Order: sequence, then C-alpha cells, then structure tokens
Amino acid sequence: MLHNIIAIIVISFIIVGSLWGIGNLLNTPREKNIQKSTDSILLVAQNNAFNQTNPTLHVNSNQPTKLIVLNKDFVKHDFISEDLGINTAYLTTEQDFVTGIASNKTGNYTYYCSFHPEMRGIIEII
Ligand SMILES: [Cu+2]
Repeated sequence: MLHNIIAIIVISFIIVGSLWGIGNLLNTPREKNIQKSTDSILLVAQNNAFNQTNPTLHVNSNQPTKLIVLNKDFVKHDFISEDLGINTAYLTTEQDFVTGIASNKTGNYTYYCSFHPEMRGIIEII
C-alpha cells in the first residue's frame, strides 16, 4: 500500500515535470521570436537600463535603421529621442515597439526613458 502511494507521488512528479518542460519549449522567450537583421537594433529595457549599459547607437545617415524596443522589466519604460522624432509611448512588461531611426543629418542625439533619468544614451549618426 505504502509503495503504491510512493509510486503515485513519483509518477505525478514526473508528469508535472515533463509538462512544465514541454510548456517551456513551446513558450520561447519573446526576444528569440524577434527577427533581427544586421541593420536593426534591439534595445531591451531591463533593470532600469537599455541593454544593461545604455549603449551609443551607431547609425548611418540616409540609411533607415529598424529599432526594436522591448520591455523585459516589471515596470513601465519608454524610449524617446525628441530630436529624431522617436517616442514609443510607455511599454508594459513584455511589450515591444518597432520604430526606426532615420536622419540625413549627422551628429549626436540623446535618447532616454522618461520614467528613469538614468536610462539615457546617445544615438550617433555618422
Ligand atoms: Cu525606464
């Protein structure tokens, strides 16, 4: 009798474990589903930073560059560059926004998140 109970418990754990594994395989993280081409930039907002370091984004003038902003945080973020006319509006957890960087003027332009002043970087158009 006791052996049967133990066997049932063990089998239950195996079934739940394998269902969990299959569920994870079917629900691949959002980042992997986003198509990245060589001329696109993926910025992930997480832990109050864009791509951890708020990197300088290098873009060629007269060459539109696809920009994907993905919020992997538990709080809202947005991505704004006033000089380049980019504003994603606020993104909730797991929400992404596809836009573009395009300018025929070279120079450095600021980007930032309006909720977090430390989330700030430079778009360098060369
Ligand atoms: Cu933010």
